[in-house]
Amino acid sequence: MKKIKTNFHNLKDNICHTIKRIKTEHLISNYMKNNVLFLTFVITAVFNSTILRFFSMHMLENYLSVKAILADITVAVVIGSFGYLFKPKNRFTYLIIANIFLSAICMINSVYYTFYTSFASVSMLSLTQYIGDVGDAVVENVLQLKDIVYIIGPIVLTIVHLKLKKKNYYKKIEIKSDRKKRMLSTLGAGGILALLFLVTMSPLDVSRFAKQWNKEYIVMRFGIYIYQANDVITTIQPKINSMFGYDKAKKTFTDYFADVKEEPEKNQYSNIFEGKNVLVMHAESMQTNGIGLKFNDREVTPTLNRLTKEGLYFSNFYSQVSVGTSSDSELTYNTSLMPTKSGTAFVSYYDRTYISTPKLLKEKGYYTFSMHANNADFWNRRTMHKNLGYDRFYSKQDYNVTKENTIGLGLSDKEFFKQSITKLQKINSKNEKWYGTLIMLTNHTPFSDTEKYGDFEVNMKETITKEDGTTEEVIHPYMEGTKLGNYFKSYHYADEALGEFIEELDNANLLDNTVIVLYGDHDGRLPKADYNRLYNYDKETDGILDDEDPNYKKFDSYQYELGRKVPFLIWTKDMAGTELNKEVTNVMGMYDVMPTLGNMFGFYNKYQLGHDIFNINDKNIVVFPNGNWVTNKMYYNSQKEAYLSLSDEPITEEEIKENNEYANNLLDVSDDIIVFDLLNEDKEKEKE
Ligand code: GP9
Ligand code: MN
Repeated sequence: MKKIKTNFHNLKDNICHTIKRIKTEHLISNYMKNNVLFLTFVITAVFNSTILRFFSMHMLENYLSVKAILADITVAVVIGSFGYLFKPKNRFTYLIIANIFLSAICMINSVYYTFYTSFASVSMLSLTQYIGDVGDAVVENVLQLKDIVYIIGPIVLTIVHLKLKKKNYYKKIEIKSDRKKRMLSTLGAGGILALLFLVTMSPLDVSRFAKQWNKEYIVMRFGIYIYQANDVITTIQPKINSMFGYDKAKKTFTDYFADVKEEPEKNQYSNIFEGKNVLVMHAESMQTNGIGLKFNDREVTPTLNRLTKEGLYFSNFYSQVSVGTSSDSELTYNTSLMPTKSGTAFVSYYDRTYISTPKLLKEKGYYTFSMHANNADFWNRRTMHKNLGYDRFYSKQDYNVTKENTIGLGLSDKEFFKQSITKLQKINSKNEKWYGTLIMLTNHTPFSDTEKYGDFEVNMKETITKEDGTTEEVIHPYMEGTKLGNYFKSYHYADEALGEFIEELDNANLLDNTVIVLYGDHDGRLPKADYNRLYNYDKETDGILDDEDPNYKKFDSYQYELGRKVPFLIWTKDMAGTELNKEVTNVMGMYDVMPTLGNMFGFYNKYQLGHDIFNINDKNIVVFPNGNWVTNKMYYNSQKEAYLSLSDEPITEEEIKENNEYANNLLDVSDDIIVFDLLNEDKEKEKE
């Protein structure tokens, strides 16, 4: 006890002593005097990065983001610390080179942002068409003051250096040869700053940083320097991945497709839609469980309810996304390949060869396009849509986006559809047949813009008859205030937008020769506890029913995972009541869409991993990127090595083993195709 007390006293004395020293010996001002050049370097680097955020992201919380400033200081301190390894007279040369380099990063990004409302990526350097675009951008933009302001950094540093030189400063501070020590202590300070920065990071920051798709977000939280460094690493990584293991990959690939026929198997749906226009609706976060659901007798999704009743509806359909969410679903939908095991195909493997639906339809004379009123660089779509074979990508810059018509992430779906109609009319008048994908946006997590979704209550209203015969309406909160409740409000909005859009398409005579294909891109990533409330609400207690209660419905992790189903439907104006108007309940995955549509529209990709659902029927298996899989009979969780039976049929160990092998093999082949660019015939010929 005595020892602790003495230690405490010692510590107190030490702190007091240090504070006294700082006061009496003017430690801070001395430090500043002895490190003028280094400090100028740090300040100018941070200033430039802040100015870049100021000119590009406007909002105060973006450009004065504490996290970004802390990150920039850390980077500048770490880079600047190596300057101490040089003799004082050479230190300036090192720091000015570093400063010019950092200023150049800011300048390039400033120019790039003006044109693409996004930040630059070194990966673009390998795309020749991009160099052209950016080259033009630089030339046209060169006179803008906001792009050249960054030379302030090197100018200020040079002025400070010249002044110091004049005062003979470098000779004065060359007191001791403690260069290594000074470098290490400064680097140490950089390390402490880095730790401080890491502590402030949220899980969302970490995940967005890893995915690198929302570049604005990363620059806002990590600053431009860390963004660019991360960008270099994500660009190089896939190149390294593809350097080793080519021969093995090629063999797996050849074996896998050895027995696949050159021609597709025919069935009653072959070529039924040949030559028709196609409008693909990428329905953001729409899940199957909203369909048919009602609150106080009001349907959440009246439009989808109608389309599923009138069209060809696949009610047991799964999206197969990994960390690439929206972009993964686009990839799998268009190519029948699975998302990559590391990184995302759209961001890391944008330069591989893909056999895709738009490409195959182009060969049949279609004009192909995509529309998404968001930043074109989100998920690297600007590049990937071109690579997937879309002739034209209409993005944010083609739409009139204002504060008033924005909901959540960007332009509201209603406005997006309204503005798309005129574009569609033009396309329709100029092209004999067309294939277009419209990517919706409003129904996106966190579903918090509730006041803009319109009036849709998710409470529970009850009319109670009192003893005296009069009635009273009682309102139970039910799903109000929950994330799932807000999701249904948002879903209702998106569904309404879809309904209005279909009406407008009809008014514009755009439905007469058009097939509408709709898929939910992935689930809404909603809390399991909210589903428990949805299915097991106890209005008496405003809580959850007891699990002993006869009305209690079990909702465990299996139900949650299987509940992530999304709708897939094919609809035409005149389909209701025909043979095509039916519900398909066999399990189906996003990778089965290309083969199924291919048969209907008359195109075929030999290297598709899914199946035409009308050939494989009840024998289908849907493999998920994490190795889980589902059939009509069972859902298998490969992490837990456990399954849930989905039918009365017996399950054998043998079939689990076979399906596991099938799933792993399929995931390997898919990854090999993308990483080693195995569908690139030119490259393959070179290798032979
Ligand atoms: C981004 C939008 C949403 O433009 O498509 O992407 P997500 O977060 O769903 O992957
Ligand atoms: Mn999405």
